[in-house]
Amino acid sequence: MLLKKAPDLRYSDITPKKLYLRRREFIAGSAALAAGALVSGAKATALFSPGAGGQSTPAAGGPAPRLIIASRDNLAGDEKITPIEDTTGYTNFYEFSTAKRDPTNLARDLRTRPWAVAIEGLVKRPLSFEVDDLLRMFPIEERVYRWRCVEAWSMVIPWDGFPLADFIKKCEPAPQAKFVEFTTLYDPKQMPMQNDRLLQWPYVEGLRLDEAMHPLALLAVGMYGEPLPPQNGAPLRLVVPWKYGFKSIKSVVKVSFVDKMPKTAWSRENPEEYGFYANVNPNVSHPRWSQAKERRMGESGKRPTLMFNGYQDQVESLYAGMNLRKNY
Ligand SMILES: Nc1nc2c(c(=O)[nH]1)N[C@H]1C(S)=C(S)[C@@H](COP(=O)(O)O)O[C@H]1N2
Ligand SMILES: [Mo]
Repeated sequence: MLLKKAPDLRYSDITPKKLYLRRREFIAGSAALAAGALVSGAKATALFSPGAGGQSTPAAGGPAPRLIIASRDNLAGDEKITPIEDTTGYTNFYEFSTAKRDPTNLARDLRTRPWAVAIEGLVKRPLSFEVDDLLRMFPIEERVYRWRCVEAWSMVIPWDGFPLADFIKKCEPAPQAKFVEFTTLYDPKQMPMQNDRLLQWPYVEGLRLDEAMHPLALLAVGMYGEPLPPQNGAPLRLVVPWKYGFKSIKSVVKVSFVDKMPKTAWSRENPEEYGFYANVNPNVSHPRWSQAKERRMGESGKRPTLMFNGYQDQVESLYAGMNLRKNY
């Protein structure tokens, strides 16, 4: 397993006690919500029965999801968790605004319950389920990840989520499925910038299936032990820590298994600047700026950007033999 436990670093050591306690409320609250899940959700749960993924599925009101301690292996020794005010107050969510401090307020009333997620395409059986059922089906882990946007700022964020791989296994993709495509909610009434031609809405992202199955890829439902705030992609968003932030699509309503490389929002908009892979790479510049350095939120000056955002050992085999300059 790539995320080794570090007995010397506990979540409670790196998190203010208050947040740690709030995290426990979050888990309790999730279970309560799941207990009241909609009928449609209950149907999906039956299809997503325990056993398939080899992991036991906690029942509503049952044992709280286990807490996996974040490993120092994923962080250089001198890196600190970015204060929550920064990571929730400075976001990119173009459905609401292109100004990074605005989604905090503008997304505040996003309705995140009920929230159905559809599974489509090359799967054994298409289905839809409520996000609260996911909270019940998959034990939530806490993982501290380095987070790096293409605009060259970076953060260190403790995400709460479950491995995308576990989710995909339960979807039972067909052998022809080579890519996974994710789609954000399309609802111009709630997301005002979807009335604007800024992007071709809805926002779409994708991963090659083997990338999606990598144990570092997470479906996040929370951060800092609390449910995801709307501006960070509530109620469910992707977190792919070795790629630029734009790959980590927010507020997902559809997961589709396909045999061709998905046309993603940013590559469709500007293919010269934003490729499908978007692996963090200090050696390959963005056409308009270097990617060699980054400004860590809360620090003065810049630090060098690490290959694959510091996850090189874990992920480079996914790209063996590939020209990373061409496949940017
Ligand atoms: N649906 C959607 N997902 C999105 C975006 C967006 O505008 N819409 N912005 C992306 C970009 S550019 C980045 S850097 C990250 C930012 O995530 P954060 O705001 O939670 O740090 O979300 C990504 N996911
Ligand atoms: Mo970004």
